[in-house]
Amino acid sequence: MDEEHRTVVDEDDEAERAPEPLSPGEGAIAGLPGATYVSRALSPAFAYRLARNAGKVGVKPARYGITGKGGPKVLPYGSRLAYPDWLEELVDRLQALGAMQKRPTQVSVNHYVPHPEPYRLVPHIDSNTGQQVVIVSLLSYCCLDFYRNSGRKDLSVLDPEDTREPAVSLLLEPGSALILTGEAYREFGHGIAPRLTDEVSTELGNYHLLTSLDKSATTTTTRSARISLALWSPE
Ligand SMILES: O=C(O)CCC(=O)C(=O)O
Repeated sequence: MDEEHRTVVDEDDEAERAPEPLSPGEGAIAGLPGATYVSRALSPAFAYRLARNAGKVGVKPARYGITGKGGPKVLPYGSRLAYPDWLEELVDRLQALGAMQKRPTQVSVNHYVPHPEPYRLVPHIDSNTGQQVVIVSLLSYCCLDFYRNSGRKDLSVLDPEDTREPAVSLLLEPGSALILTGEAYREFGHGIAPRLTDEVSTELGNYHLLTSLDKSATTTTTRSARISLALWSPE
């Protein structure tokens, strides 16, 4: 193989490489026990293919009351809808990473568009859907805020008018995976506040784990159209 050809093939291999398994404690977040953030969970080439496939699925407004005005359109895969091949490939990669032990029993594809108004997600707790969730982010930066459960355990959707400050905020990068287990999954509601930009500062719970930004030069990120996949599985 000539040198030029070898370089192209090596770069392709690198882009498609399956992720290295997580080491114990890697990606942990102070103040959010059971959460793990993986900045580069997906290679850029894989994230690009995933966004193309996930972008083609026919989504519709969610029926679950979690999205409110300006919320994402959601396609739930699960008992009634078979997983497509491209989703199987994502699950294989997340399992290779160590993000989930068991295969998901439900997957949602969420499409967020910042027009005509900033997108949002009403804070909610997912506890009835599985024992853990992996949230894969594609295409845009976006902050996900975490609120301590008010103690009303039966309430899966927190009051959207609640003006409480989040306990922890995480900036989710395109190509990242956020794994929520244990307390982070069961005791905290998570949601997206309606705004067009997010601040990049040491106040973010995962500031130390961000790798895609020049943190010395970036003070805000702007939200564009975003796709997220939420994969719920038994722990
Ligand atoms: O889009 C996100 O980052 C969160 C998605 C989520 O919480 C959900 O699908 O229940």
